[in-house]
Amino acid sequence: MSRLVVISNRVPLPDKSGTAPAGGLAVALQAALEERGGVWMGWSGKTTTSRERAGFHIHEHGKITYALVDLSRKDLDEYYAGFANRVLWPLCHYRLDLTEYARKDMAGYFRVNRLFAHHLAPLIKPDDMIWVHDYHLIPLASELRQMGLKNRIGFFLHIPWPPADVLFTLPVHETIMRGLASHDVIGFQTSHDVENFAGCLRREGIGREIGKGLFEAYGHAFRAEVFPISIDTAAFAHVAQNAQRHAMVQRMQKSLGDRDLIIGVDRLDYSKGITNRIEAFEHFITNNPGSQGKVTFLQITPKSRSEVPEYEEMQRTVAELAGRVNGAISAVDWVPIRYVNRSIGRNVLAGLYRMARVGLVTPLRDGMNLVAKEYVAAQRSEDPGVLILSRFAGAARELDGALLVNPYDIEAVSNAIARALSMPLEARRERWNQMMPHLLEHDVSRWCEDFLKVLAAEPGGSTGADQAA
Ligand code: ADQ
Repeated sequence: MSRLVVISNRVPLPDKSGTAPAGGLAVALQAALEERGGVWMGWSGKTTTSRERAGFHIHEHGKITYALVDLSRKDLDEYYAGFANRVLWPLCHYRLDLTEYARKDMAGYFRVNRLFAHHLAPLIKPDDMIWVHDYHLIPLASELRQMGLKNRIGFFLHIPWPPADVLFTLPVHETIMRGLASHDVIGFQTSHDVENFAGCLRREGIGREIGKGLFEAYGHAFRAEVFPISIDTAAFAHVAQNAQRHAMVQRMQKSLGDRDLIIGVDRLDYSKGITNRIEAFEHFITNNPGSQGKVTFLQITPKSRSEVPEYEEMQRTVAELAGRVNGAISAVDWVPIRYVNRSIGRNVLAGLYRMARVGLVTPLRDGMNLVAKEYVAAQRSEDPGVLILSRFAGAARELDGALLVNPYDIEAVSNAIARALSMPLEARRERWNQMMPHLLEHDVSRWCEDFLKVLAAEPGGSTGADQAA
C-alpha cells in the first residue's frame, strides 16, 4: 500500500498525549495516515516576525510525519486573508460583490503555494499518493509537476465550484483551471459542482469530457467526481446519547423548561445566511403569537476570520439584528433568541442538537454543511427533531428527509418552522429514518476510502499534447 501525503492549510497536530483533535475530518484522515504511514503538511498557524522566510518544523507521531511551515505576515495577508478568503471564498459562494482582486494578493497566493511545494517535494517518495485539500492550495500540484513529480495527486474541494460566468470574472481563472487540471483526481461535494467545473472547461475550450467522469485539459487526463463529505456518524450519535450527563447540557435543559428549542450552529460567515435566518424566525414568531413564550431560538456562532473586514462587520450586523428582535419581542420571562458567540465542545453541541425540536440549517450557499448531518445523527430514534435545510447546501442532495427551503424566501422559512414545530411524531420518525441509515453507511471513513480508492486506481496521465501549452 502506498504512503499517503496530505496537504491542507491547517494541520490538526495531535496534543502531547498523541490524541488527534476532535472532528470527523481530522479523525478520518489521521486514521488513513496511520494505516498507510505518511506525511501531513500545512501551515503551522504561526507567523514569523523575522524578515527571513518560513521556518519548517517536523514532528513525528507514530507512522505520521507532520511537516509545518511558518509564514510571514505578508504571506498570510496575501495568500490566506487576501486571495483565499477575499477572492476564492466569496467567488465560490457566488458573492461577486465581495471579491477584491488585488494583484499583490494573487502573487502572494501563488508564491506561498510554490513555497509549500519546495518544502514538500524532498519529503515525497516515488510511489506516495498525494492528497491536497481545499481552495487555499489549488496551484500546489502544478508546482509539484513543474518540479518533475510524477506521483498520483488528488484534490478535494470542500466548498462549492461556481459556474463559468462567475469564475471568469477572476483575472487569473486560467491559471486556477490549469492548477486544478494538474491533478489526477478532483473531488467535489455535489454533481452541481462537477457540472459547473465541466462547464468552465468547455466554455473556453480548455478541455472536454472524454468518458464518464474523465476529462482532458492541457494535455492531461484526470477524473472529476462527486465525493460527498460526511461525519463520523456512529461516534457522533454515541456522543449525543451520553451528552445528557454533561452539566452544561443539564443547565440548558433546565433553563429551557418546557419550551421548544430551535438550534442554529455556524461559523460566523456571510455564506451561512444567519441574518436571513434571524429574520425568518422573527417573521415566524410575530406571525404566530401562540408560540411567543413557548419557543427559544439558540444560535451558536463562533467568530471566524476576524482579520477579513467583511467578517468584522458581520459580527456587528448579526449581534445588532438579534438584539433588535429580542428588544421588540421579549417578555420579562422569555427571550426569543439566544445568540452565543463562541465555540462549544463537541459533547455539549451534540447534547444541544439532541434537545432541539428543530435544526435550522439555512446557508445561502454551502459546499456540504456538516452541521446538518450532525443534527440528524444526534437525534433520538424514538422522538427525533426536524431538520430544516437550505436547498443550496450540498447536504440537501442527500438528506431527503429534511424540509428543504429557499433561505432567501423569509416567509417560506418561517412557514417551514411552523410546520416543523407542529409535525406529528410519525412523520418526524419517517423523515429521520429516511436519513439516518444513509448517514451511517456514508460516513467520513467511507468518504476517505472512496476517494483514495479512485486516486489509487485511475491511470490518468499525459494525453500526448503539450502540458506546458
Ligand atoms: P465549514 O464552512 O466550517 O466547512 P460545516 O460543514 O458546517 O462548515 O462544518 C462546521 C463544523 O464546525 C461542524 O463540525 C460544526 O459542528 C463545527 N462548529 C460550528 N460552530 C461551532 C461552535 N459554535 N462550536 C463548536 N463547533 C462548531 C467547510 C465548508 C462546508 C463543508 C466542510 C467540510 O464550507 O460546506 O461541509 O468544509 O468539507
